[in-house]
Amino acid sequence: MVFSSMYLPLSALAIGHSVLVKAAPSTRGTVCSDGTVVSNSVCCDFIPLARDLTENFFENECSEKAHEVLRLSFHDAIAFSQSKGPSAGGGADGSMLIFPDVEPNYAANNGIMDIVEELAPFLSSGKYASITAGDMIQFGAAVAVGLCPGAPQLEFLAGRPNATAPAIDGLVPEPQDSVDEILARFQDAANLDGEDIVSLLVSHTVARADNVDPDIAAAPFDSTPFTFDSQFFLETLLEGVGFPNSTNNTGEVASPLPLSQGKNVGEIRLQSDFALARDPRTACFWQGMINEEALMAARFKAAMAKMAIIGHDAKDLVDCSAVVPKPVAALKIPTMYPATKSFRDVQQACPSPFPSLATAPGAQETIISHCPDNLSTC
Ligand code: HEM
Ligand SMILES: [Ca+2]
Repeated sequence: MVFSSMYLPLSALAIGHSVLVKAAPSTRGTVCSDGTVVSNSVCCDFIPLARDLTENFFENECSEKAHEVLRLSFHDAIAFSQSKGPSAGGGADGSMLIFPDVEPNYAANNGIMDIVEELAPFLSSGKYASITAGDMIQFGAAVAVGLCPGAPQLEFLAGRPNATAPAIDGLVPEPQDSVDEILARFQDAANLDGEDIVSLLVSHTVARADNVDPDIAAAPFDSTPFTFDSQFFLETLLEGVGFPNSTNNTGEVASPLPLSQGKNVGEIRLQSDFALARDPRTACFWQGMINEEALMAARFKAAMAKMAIIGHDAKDLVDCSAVVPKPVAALKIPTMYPATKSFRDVQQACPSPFPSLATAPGAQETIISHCPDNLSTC
C-alpha cells in the first residue's frame, strides 16, 4: 500500500491526541509481542511503526522520503535557543507537524512541506495514538538512515512532549550563512561544536537539493546520494568547475561534477559545505572523515543522539534504541575520486597527510544516477 493514497488534510491532524510516553517505573526486560526485549513497554509501540515506515513509506530504500525525514529531524530539533529561551522554540518537539502552517513557510525550511504533509497521516491515522509528533520525526529519521547502506543503527529515546507552539524564524542555518554564524547557531541550540556539526553533516551524503536552484530538482550533494559513504567529504574538497544549472543562486557555489544528463542532475554544492570543508576550525575533522566510514558512522550516531533530544532532558525520556531496525549492510566500497578526478583537484585545507585514494575508471565526468537502483526509471 502506498501511504500517500491515505493522505488526510492537515486540519485532520489530531493535536494533543497523542498520549505522552511517560518514564513509567521501568519494567526491566519487557518483551514485545515480536520477541524484542525493551527497557520499557512503551517502546513496543514503535515496532509496528518501524515496519510501516520501512515498507510503505520509505519503500525499503534510502529513498527521497528517507532523505527528507532526515532533514526534517534536523529542522525540528535545531529550532531551540539557549539565549532566547524556551519561547523561541521547543527543539525536537514535532512543531513542524503540529503547526504545519507556520514553520514550513520559513525560507530555511523551503521544501519541507512535502514531507510534513506525507508524514502527518501517520499521526492522524490513529494507528500510532501513543506516539508524539517529535518522537515520530526522530524515530522516522532513525528508520530512514538505516535504509542507507553504511549507516549506523541510531539511538532512539522516546517521550518528547508535543509542541505547544511553533518555533520562531531564524533558527535553522542556511547555506549562505558564514562559518561563524553556523558555529554560533549550533552552539546556541545545544552547545554543539565544530566536530558535532561536521558529524551531523554526514547526512549530506544521502541528500539532494530541490530548492537551492529552483529550476532543478534532486540535485545531489555527492555522487552517491543513496549510499551512506564518505564520498561527500572528498567531493566537497575538489575544485569547483561549474554549476548543474544557473550560476547565481543564493547559497550555491561551483561543484566538481556539474554535468547533467536528462533526469540525472549534476552535483550541486552548498556554500556552507564548501566553507566548513576549508575553514581552519573544521577542515581537519572534515578531511579525517574521508575513507573512514566506521569513524564517520560512529561520529554521526553520537552527534545525532545529541541533536535528537534538543529541548529535552535525556533523563525524562525512555531508551527505546532496541526497537530501531538493524541498518542494511555497508557496501564496503573504498572512497574513490570520481572518474577523471585525482589529488590534483583537491583543495586541501588541513595540513595532515591526505588519504591515498584510487580514481574510478572512465574517461568522462561522472553522471550521477537519479534512481536509487541505477535503473533508468524511478
Ligand atoms: C550548516 C548546516 C546545514 C545547512 C546550511 C544545510 C542546508 C541544506 C540545504 C540548503 C539543503 C537542500 C534543501 C533543498 O533545496 O531541497 C539540504 C538538504 C538536506 N540536509 Fe542539510 N543543511 C545543514 C545541516 C544538516 C543536518 C545537520 C542534517 C541532518 C542531520 C541535514 C540533512 C539534510 C538532508 C538529509 C538533506 C536532503 C533532503 C532531500 O534530499 O530531500 N542537513 N541541507
Ligand atoms: Ca553518498
